[in-house]
Amino acid sequence: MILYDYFRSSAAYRVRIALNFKNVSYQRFSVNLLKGEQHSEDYRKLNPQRLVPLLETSSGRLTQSLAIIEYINETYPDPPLLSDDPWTRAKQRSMAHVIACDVHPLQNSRVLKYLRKEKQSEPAIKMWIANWMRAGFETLEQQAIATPYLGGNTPKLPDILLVPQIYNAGRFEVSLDNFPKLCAIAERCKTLQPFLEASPDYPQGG
Ligand SMILES: N[C@@H](CCC(=O)N[C@@H](CS)C(=O)NCC(=O)O)C(=O)O
Repeated sequence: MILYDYFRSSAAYRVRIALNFKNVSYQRFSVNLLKGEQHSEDYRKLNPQRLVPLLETSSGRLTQSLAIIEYINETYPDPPLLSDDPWTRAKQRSMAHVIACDVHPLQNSRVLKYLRKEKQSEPAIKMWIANWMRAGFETLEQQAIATPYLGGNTPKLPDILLVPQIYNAGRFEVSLDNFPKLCAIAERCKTLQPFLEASPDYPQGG
């Protein structure tokens, strides 16, 4: 499989974690978002949405990180990234969607680029990012009832979403002081190989 990726893309970071959990070997093809390579003619042919990640599989090309992760989870069942129990599984997806649907899209690079084009100041943009990130983290901090991970006994889909988002908080200098449970969970995850090797800071991760 080939993962079209950018090392600092948090949506791609999620997919790398999932692939690592399943011990699936894959090649990374870097699409440099800073250089605008997502807009190149070649990449547009692969993904008309002009975003990473994109996973090239034997069945074809797949976009959208959550769809990709669920596909990986179903094709490589071990270890499971979602619970067997429908209710617990729905709760895990619900937590993942807080980040994937309600936080990340508001601070993705094309949104920030648009705000800059509309002459918003850097401090105003920073406040915008922090506001939506905090809103998501406040929700998840309350929902973090299972231990030791968001998903329960073992890391599951919401943990895979949490760690890259916490990484983004660091990049954008968003204070995590009010989210001790989330920080503890993320720290725990980061010691595990699938998270460690997927990190943008991991050697050859860039
Ligand atoms: N909902 C998409 C979001 C993908 C996304 O926003 N990717 C960002 C990087 S994290 C991107 O490619 N940005 C390029 C741009 O904004 O031009 C997913 O989960 O895959």
